[in-house]
Amino acid sequence: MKSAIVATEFDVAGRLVNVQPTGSGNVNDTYMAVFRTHFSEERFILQKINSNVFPNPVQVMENMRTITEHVHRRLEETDEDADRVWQLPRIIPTRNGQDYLLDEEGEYWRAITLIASAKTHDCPQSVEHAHEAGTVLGHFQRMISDIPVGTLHDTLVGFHVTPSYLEKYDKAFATELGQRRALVSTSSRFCKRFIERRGGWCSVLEDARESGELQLRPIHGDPKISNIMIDDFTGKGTCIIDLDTVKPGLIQYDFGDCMRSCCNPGGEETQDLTEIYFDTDLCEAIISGYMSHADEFLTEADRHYLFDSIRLITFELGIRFFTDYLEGDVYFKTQYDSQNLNRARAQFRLCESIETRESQIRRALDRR
Ligand code: GN1
Ligand code: MG
Repeated sequence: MKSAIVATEFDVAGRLVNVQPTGSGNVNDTYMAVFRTHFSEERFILQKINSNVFPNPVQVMENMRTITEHVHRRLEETDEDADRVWQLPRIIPTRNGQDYLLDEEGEYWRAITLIASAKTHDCPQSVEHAHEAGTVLGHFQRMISDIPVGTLHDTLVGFHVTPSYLEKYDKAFATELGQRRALVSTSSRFCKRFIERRGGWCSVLEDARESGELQLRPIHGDPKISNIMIDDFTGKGTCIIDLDTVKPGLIQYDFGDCMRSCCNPGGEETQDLTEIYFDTDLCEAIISGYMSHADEFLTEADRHYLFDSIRLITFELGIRFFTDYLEGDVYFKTQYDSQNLNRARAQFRLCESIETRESQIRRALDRR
């Protein structure tokens, strides 16, 4: 169904004047809608949830409701002492009071408020930016740390469980298309070898979870740099967006994902591999921001796995991109043919750089 028709189903005053695509997400379709009354204008974010990725969009919305209500309540309680205005989008209901709209084609849509006067970036802009990204993640994890984990649905079973991505890779590789794509180019053969050499180590976090050393907690699930908003006026982080993947998980998944995306000056999409490396100055800045909030809830065991999580989530995203390439680009959105292969290569290059800098990164983590 057309985004313009859907937009008018949500409870916003005035007349629709524009809807256009926005953001750089790889999964959902995101639009900005503009409504005008005779005296003002309201902008909001309209999204079609990708039901190929999220099998149960209703549960995604229930998690989003739980999280946003909880965080808004906590933010109000601590408002006076905060060193900045913390924000989090609110769900805009439909005119019938529902949290989502199910269209005639069976697609789920939702509307959320726009965090105005703030921006996201696809790559780190400065050491200060990295510090703010770490601060925002630590703050968000702290705000949700007292939600009983059992009240959140597991909306994406196996999300960030690296051994399950490895199994999926093996299956994709065994198909005719997978075989052809995996062996066709130097890049794909590099990716294949890269995965084979590290496969044995990839259960490091899941082993710790199974042994009880690490526990499931509420997590964001996707705290990459382009989901962290920086206030235009103060330059400080104000908000983390994209709450689809908030669910039970290991906080290491979040930490690793934030690190891999914020410490890579080249970003996820560059085809110039020389731009990609793990920047340890940015890493130190993130750690200092993150720890200013996370010190409160991290256990000794949590700390023990922080380095592994950086290396692992980078490796894992490489496997996920490469598997999608082998499957014929069915999960992540692409704009050109071998985009998922290039994305995989970029993450593996970053993973190598993380491995080379292991002792420096561990020292930075130990200093806290
Ligand atoms: C996807 O859709 P988006 O861009 O927020 C993916 C993340 C990846 C990210 C890499 C549900 O996030 O796990 O880290 O791409 N989300 C899902 O850019 O798979
Ligand atoms: Mg996301």
